[in-house]
Amino acid sequence: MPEYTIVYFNVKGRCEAMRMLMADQGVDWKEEVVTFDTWQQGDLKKEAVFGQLPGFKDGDFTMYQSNAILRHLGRNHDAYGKNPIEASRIDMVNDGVEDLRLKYVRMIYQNYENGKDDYIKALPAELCHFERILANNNEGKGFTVGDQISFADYNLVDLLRNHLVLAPDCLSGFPLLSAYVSRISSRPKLEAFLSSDAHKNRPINGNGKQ
Ligand code: GDS
Repeated sequence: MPEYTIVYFNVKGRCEAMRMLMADQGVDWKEEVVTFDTWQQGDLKKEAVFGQLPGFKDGDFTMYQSNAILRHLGRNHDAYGKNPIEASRIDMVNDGVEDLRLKYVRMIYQNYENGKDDYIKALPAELCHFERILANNNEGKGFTVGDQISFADYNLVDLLRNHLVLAPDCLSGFPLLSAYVSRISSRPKLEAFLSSDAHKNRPINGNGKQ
């Protein structure tokens, strides 16, 4: 069994998708929780390749950058497509998820009070891309790419679940996306993780906004 450790603040943030992947794939991992006080001391920041967390340890190998970590896990656990074309499609979907995550993170950390309402108004124009991606793959009955789950699905479902906290009705105009979030979230091992205190009690973001 791989020896995985997530090194991160006590938030869902950029790590919950990797936690969802590992839980769903039946893989154990450890958490090294970094407090903001420890981070302020600066030693961990100096160690981090780009001066930020999350870090991720796979045995003796330590890496950074959340999307690279997701890809690492996708490769290790057969969640990166069945062939190079599927892998490229999964990369494309994941880059789209990253684009939306960046907009979400900027609003949450930099413009929550003044920007939240406009952000929610603009959401349908973002979500329609993902609805179409689903419609074009097995009529939306499965995953974003191919016929097996990929790291991009965990990333998308995590981000959509965060958006359902921000704006509970945001998927009401998107029947395929709405069914997709419910379907993926009810995979038995994933559902067990999503129902756990570890998941439920961990704040979504580091500044208390959600
Ligand atoms: N590309 C990297 C990845 O994907 O792994 C981004 C990693 C990242 O942003 N890490 C943050 C971090 O280490 C924690 S995630 N911060 C400490 C530091 O920089 O010293 N990030 C932009 C992004 O996600 O792309 C952010 O906006 C993070 N916010 C999200 S938390 C500040 C505040 O509260 O305003 N003290 C910290 C805000 C912050 O880092």
